Amino acid sequence: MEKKKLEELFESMYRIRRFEETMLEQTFKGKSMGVTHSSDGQEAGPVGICAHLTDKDWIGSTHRGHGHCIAKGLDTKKMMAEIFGKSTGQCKGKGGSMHIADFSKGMLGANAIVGASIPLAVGAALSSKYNGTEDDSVGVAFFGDGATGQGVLHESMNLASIWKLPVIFVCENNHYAEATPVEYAVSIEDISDRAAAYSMPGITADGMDVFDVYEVADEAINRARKGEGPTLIELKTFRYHGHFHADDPKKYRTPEEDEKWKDRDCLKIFEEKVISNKSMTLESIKKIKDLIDKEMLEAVEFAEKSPMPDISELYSDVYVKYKD
Ligand SMILES: Cc1ncc(C[n+]2csc(CCOP(=O)(O)OP(=O)(O)O)c2C)c(N)n1
Ligand SMILES: [Mg+2]
Repeated sequence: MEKKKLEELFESMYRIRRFEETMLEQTFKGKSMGVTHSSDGQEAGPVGICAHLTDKDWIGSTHRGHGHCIAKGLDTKKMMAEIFGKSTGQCKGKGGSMHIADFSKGMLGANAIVGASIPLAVGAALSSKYNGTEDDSVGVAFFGDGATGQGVLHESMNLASIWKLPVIFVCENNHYAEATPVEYAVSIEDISDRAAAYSMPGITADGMDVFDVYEVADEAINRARKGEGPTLIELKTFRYHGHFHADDPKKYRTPEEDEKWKDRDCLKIFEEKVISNKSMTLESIKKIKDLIDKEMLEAVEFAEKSPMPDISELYSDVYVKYKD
């Protein structure tokens, strides 16, 4: 992989990590409008997948959506302001953490309804197919292990398969849905095995290793662009914090389990690899970290200083205006 690409992958993962840490600090200070779900620990997934996408490709996201937004190129200042409920936010402060969307970047939205990203991405893939050869865009649905019990996943996978739609189903299996362990709620060990029922390829990747995710995504996205249909990718991963900011994971996870995953932290794995094979230096890594750390301070300052939406804005952008 060329140096520029390596730097981009690291920058994006580190940006997500620092955004989530900063966002949580701010939530605990009472700055966030509503609950927040941190995705730290899971950074390699969105980054390894979105590294293959352009602004013309569409993604659907979840309640744990900040990482998907950042990997798809959304602006961290506007994201932070959105979480603070400010008028300068990505959705003018009316969406909050769980409803950040940016159609100009192909980001269909974070989504509070478990499983709801899935038909949106399938719909985007259908429009790509409908547009014919001038459009080779793909749809990517991010969803959690908890969403695999939703009927809509199975309806969507079946439809995508029979219509050979350019869509990639990405299950971020972080081993818990709220406090429910995946073994309790899902009847198989590898969720990717579900793909066989819809005659599409299914593959499990190491969701803590961005290189593994990148490789698996490359193949699936190329297949989709070539008109060969959908793929199900399962990423085995782990969220470092609770389900949402006020949830204490110690109530249902052991310290040993947390340590086991943190030992395989995606930033650590990345740094060890690129330093040992001399494809990046410690200085270049530090340079990126310094840049992002500064970006986070600026994002908080921007959000802090921005005004709340004006009361006159209460009903704007809420209802669609019908044209005669
Ligand atoms: C349709 C629906 N059912 C239940 C909920 C409540 N809920 C929010 S997140 C969540 C767990 C989701 O787990 P998972 O899909 O594994 O995603 P993770 O939180 O692990 O990223 C549940 C049950 C919801 N938001 N929507
Ligand atoms: Mg989960």
